Amino acid sequence: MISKTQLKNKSAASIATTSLALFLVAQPAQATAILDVFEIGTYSQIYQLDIPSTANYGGATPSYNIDNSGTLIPGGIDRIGYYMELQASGGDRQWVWASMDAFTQNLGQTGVPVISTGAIWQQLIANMNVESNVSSIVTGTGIGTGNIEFWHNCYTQDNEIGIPGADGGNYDFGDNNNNTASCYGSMQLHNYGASQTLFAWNAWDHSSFNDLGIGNNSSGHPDWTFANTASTYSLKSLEVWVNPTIQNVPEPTTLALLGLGLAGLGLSRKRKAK
Ligand SMILES: [Ca+2]
Ligand SMILES: [Ca+2]
Ligand SMILES: [Ca+2]
Repeated sequence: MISKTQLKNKSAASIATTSLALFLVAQPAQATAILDVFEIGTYSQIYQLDIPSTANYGGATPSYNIDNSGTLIPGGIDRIGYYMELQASGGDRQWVWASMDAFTQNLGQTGVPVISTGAIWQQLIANMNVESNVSSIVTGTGIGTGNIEFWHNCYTQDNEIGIPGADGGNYDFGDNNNNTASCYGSMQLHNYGASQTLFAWNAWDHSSFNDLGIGNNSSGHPDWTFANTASTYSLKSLEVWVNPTIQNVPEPTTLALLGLGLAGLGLSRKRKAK
């Protein structure tokens, strides 16, 4: 005979198998943050995008393969994480993950900052955790010297908000998005304390340039501006994840059943007391 516990385990196993199968079907053939990132366990995925070799979005929304930005997360989020994975034909697969204290609660403003999202993030970020398989990337937890340059604008080299150590004559981790038009575009994450760009994807608002890279660009501008490298990668993926502030919330049905059980107990005790 099969015991209740065995039955429960069996159905749990079959559910797990079904979920995995669905997951594998839904995901493109790539590693994904789930397999690479140690910290990912408590995070929920908001976006996955196969970065195109050429992009000139204007106000258009990128063709995300996964877009959960409409999901309501009760209690909000306390962290946001970005994962970029690149591989050139015949080259090594490179990936980098950086998470930080949430700089917004608007999930729709955590992805590619095309003009229609209203997202422009040019600021320091707090409490950054960095993981990577690229040896030059400075990894660690609680890094206090992160900053982001997420905008749809054209930009210049000068260090507009005074990021420590940035070069006013170079495109790097401190630039100026003074042009309000939707042009060129920057999606860059940096560790200014290490004088390091963690990843950069630029020119997704420009008709001819398409810049993409992990770490500092060793030739030309450190943040890959004008590098025009996107087409050199056969695999190029961007993922956005968030950490819900409230973890392990019981499912509503469990709560309701628990409530009914307690109410029933109270009622029977009252009856006995009479
Ligand atoms: Ca600069
Ligand atoms: Ca920059
Ligand atoms: Ca472009």
